[in-house]
Amino acid sequence: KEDSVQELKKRWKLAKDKQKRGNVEADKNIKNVVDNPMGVKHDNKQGVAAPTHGPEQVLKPGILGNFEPKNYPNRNGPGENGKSVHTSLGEKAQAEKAKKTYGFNMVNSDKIALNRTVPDTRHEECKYWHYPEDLPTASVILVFHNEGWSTLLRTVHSVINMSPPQFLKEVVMVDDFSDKEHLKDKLETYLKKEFKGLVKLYRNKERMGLIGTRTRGAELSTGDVIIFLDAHCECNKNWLVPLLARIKYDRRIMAVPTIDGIDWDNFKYHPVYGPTHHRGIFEWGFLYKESAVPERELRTHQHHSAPYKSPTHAGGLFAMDRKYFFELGAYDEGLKIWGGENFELSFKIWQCGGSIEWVPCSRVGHVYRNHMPYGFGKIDVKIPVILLNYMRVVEVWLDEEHKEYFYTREPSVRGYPIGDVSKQLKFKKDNKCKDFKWFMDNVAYEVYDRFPRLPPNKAWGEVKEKSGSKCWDTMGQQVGGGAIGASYCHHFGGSQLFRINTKGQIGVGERCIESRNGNTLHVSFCDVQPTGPWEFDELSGRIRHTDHDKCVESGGDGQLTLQPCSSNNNQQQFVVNEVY
Ligand code: UD2
Ligand code: MN
Repeated sequence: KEDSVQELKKRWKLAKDKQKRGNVEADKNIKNVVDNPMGVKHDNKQGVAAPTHGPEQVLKPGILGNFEPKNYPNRNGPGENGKSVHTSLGEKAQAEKAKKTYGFNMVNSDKIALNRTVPDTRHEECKYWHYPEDLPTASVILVFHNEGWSTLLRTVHSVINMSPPQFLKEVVMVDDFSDKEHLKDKLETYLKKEFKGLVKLYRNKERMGLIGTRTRGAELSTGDVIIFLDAHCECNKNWLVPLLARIKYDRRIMAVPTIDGIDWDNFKYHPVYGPTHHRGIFEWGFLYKESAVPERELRTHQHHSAPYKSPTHAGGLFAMDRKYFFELGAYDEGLKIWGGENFELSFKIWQCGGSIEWVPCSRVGHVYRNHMPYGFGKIDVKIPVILLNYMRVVEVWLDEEHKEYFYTREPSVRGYPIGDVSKQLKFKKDNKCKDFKWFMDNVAYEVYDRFPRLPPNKAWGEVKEKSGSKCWDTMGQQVGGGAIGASYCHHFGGSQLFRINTKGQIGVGERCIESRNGNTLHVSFCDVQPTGPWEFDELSGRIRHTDHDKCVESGGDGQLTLQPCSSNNNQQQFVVNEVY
């Protein structure tokens, strides 16, 4: 890829020399430099940038590839250039408290300027793209619930500093019923004083959750394009223009920036990936995953930094034509608070004629929380809200075969009432949206390589020794960790919900159970060939490891070990379904 940068540079130099000699005539070679991978339609036939844009113009402040923020002083304060900051011994207690309340170390965040600089993490090529100057305008929408002051305000400052003013119509902030003092009058006063009318603040009268609040934000927006960001982000160099350029080219593209990481503790800004591009996929329980972009997609691009197609997106950060968002029916109103909305929108876009592109030349940092600090409010649902959301998405957008994989992976929610989805189904029908198989075959084709079709469950539920009262539990162990065991039955599923499938795998969540040492049981990655060593005999209750020819036995203190198979009581494991 270095070569292609060198090549570009060489050609620009050629153009520059020609200009110096007074020869500004179009050069065929130069025309081909930017072979329109941004898909931008220009006046000249080839659909490429006019060759008269020499390197001077490209590298000067301006929107042609390299917008330079005005309000971006060179400073040496804490956290400048995305560096980390640290907590002193005396601040430890306060930092701990902040971490609990916000999932971030606000003590550290508060030390960093609200308009700190971050390192330019873009690929070198990004400086050489040409973008059209007549782009649509954007409303940046920030929904927030009980966010910390400096992380929230740094987001607003960075959006405004890093965006060419002619394209940033407004920042729309929607407060999702926060109860923190600093988000009341103080916030209003600050926004008015600092940003005049550019930032608009609206408040929900009740907790709507992030999904409903985003739709409300979109309704309140007036720009051509809506851009959602989480309320703890920092925009990088020229983040906005590459997104708008894709939507100008095709209004049915959802344009997604590359999301860099900002550490929740020390606030270091770091590029998320090396040279390999990744894109958004999922496993069958709909945990969001990212995976290297397959060759089949990569080979459709001539330039490494060109936007590429992605099956889905993380949820938080993306740009869309505002009207298109509503033509698609916005988010399903039945989705509650948090989770699954990224899949709903992704499937809907792809299956109904649009597409999702990740734009490597647009980068935005996001602070990943230490933990989710807020509750979901009062909701009358007996299964986890996130699963209910997934079910609505699954029931509307998946076909029978793929629905089954979801219910195999999450057997306890099968049949739970999901409310009315007739509006969504009607939309799908009226718009002649393609089926999920089409999506899998043409868009999300790598999912099967990572997460194969799931064989049916032979049994699932809590696993309990016949004579005992303890349930199998992963005990918080992860892949590569210590032994799992049995403990007090909590009936919440999760770490105690096991599945034994017809191919000999024992699954728990997205993981499997293995015993390579022939002694203890451990959490492991599932074999991509859906096969496993386990055999469950429902009559005797024995769970046998066929490679070691041993059975699982419960010990006194909740240990689970493999022992020679016998008719011992503590080798009789019963699988109990816990239906909500
Ligand atoms: C990820 C997404 C997030 C969303 C979520 C699934 C990224 C970087 N983040 O979780 O945007 O798609 O997955 O739904 O892709 N908020 C409210 N009301 C609430 C809860 C949250 O307004 O009831 C706000 C919150 O202040 C924040 C945004 O919604 O600005 C996202 O919430 P988060 O940061 O807790 O979600 P995250 O990043 O864990
Ligand atoms: Mn977030």
